[in-house]
Amino acid sequence: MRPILYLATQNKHKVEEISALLKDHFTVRDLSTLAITEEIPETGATLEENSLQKARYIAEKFHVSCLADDSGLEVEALAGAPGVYSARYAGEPKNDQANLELLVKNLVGIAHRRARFVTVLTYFHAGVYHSFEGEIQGEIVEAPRGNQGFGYDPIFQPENEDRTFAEMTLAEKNQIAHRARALEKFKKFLDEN
Ligand code: ITT
Repeated sequence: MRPILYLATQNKHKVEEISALLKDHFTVRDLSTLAITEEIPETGATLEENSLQKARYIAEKFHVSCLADDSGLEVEALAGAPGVYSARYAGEPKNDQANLELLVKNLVGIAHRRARFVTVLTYFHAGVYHSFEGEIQGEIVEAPRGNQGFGYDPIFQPENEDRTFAEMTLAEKNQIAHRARALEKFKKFLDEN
């Protein structure tokens, strides 16, 4: 029987992407089976800190093994913004559409559009944690395209592709994306340990 792994995320799209890639290793559970109504605290200054904070919170509160994901989009022309603040780029409350629109607006007239997505996963198990990072380079397109995926997917076109993430199926995105790359490292770690 596969061990149970809880995903310390309140984002159902992350649950979908991660579950698809971990199904051979774990019985993956989202937070719906745990008694949690509050937002998981996320007050760190880096993706690493936030990822660990989320994993630790769920692992210690419910005594379970869990995996957390903190991700960000770093745009070179904006000195790495929105970065660790990607979820709240347009302010509170979190709003994916408003974030995306603000980013498009802030890049109007800017020719240099290189950006990268980064994910830091933290696996918290038996009081010990391990972190894994994945990234993908690409560019921010001028106008959103596609309606799959979530968040900034409609404006992020990975390098060597002519489609945005939102124009790809989940399986296609999961072959190349930041989160999938971090998950590859996690799976390698599991296989070696
Ligand atoms: P949890 O903290 O509950 O995991 P969240 O959506 O708040 O969920 P983050 O704190 O990692 O996630 O915030 C990352 C932001 O970047 C958020 O606005 C996401 O919509 C966006 N994002 C993360 N991964 C993405 C991806 O693969 N494609 C597009 N946007 C993504």
